[in-house]
Amino acid sequence: MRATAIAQPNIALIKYWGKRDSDRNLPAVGSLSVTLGSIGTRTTVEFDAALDSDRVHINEQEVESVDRRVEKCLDRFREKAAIAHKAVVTTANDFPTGAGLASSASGFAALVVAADRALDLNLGEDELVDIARTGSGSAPRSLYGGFVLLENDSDDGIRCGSVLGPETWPWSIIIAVTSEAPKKVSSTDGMELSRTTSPYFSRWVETHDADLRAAVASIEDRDFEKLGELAERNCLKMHAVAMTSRPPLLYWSGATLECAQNIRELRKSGVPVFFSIDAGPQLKAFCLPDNSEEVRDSLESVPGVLRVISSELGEGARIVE
Ligand code: 2P0
Repeated sequence: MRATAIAQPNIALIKYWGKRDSDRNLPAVGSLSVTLGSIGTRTTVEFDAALDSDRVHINEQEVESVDRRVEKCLDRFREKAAIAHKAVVTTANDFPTGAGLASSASGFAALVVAADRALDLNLGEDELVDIARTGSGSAPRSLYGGFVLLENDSDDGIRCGSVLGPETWPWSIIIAVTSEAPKKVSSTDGMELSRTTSPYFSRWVETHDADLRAAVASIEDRDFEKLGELAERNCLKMHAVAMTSRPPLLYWSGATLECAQNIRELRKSGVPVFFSIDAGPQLKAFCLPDNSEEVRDSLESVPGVLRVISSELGEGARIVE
């Protein structure tokens, strides 16, 4: 009753920010992401009848109180398998945890894939998507590789799947790490604050679908420039909503903004590149493989950048043991 899975973080080009139902963790808007290839989460799940509670170890440390969302996901699997066994979850990230690098996405994606195999359930993709989503709204996207679309469906749920595999249109993603510290306001809390207090939240939701459709069309057309324009603007729209929440959410550091200006200058000089920023101070730059060294060198030279992580596009979550 034990299995190990690897899942990789994803970065949204068109962002998820806000929930339409926070109890059920249903997103207010769809999203479009790329799955990374070079950094990941490795998670082992072992169900054991001798345990009296679920236990979680993150990066070699046992957590004092198990996250309710992890228990909820495990409960869904116990229900399906009709067992009461508690589980030990052992998970490790090879990148900063909780610092705007989508550790909850890869964490929950690896958890559901491992739990499914540990209990030999072989659940369908739709069920795995649904269970992953109850853990973290961005987690279903890490179940898939390449370019991934997550949408609300007409059945009051979500659907998720790959739009284009990682090999079809190779990209490079360069992450400028400006802080290794966990963020002060979680995405979950930030989204709820924005939904209830930002005067721009309703416009964000109203205008979102047009961004999503246009971005999917640009992927189909392999139009890097158009997609970059849409993604960068959508990211800044998300941060405008966050910044106009009460109290304001400012996820950027000074170095984040320096990196953004650096990428804009680079683009002005003729390099096809764009950026995105999530609920943390790291900046993510996207370019085609031919330009990755130049983009990397440029971000490395920005004061305040601690280190740079380069990645290609990656695969969806998978069993390794
Ligand atoms: C995204 N983020 O689309 C956006 C951009 C953060 C900024 O998806 O509350 O940690 O667990 O469903 O999955 C972060 O969302 O939030 C996220 P919950 P989650 O990548």
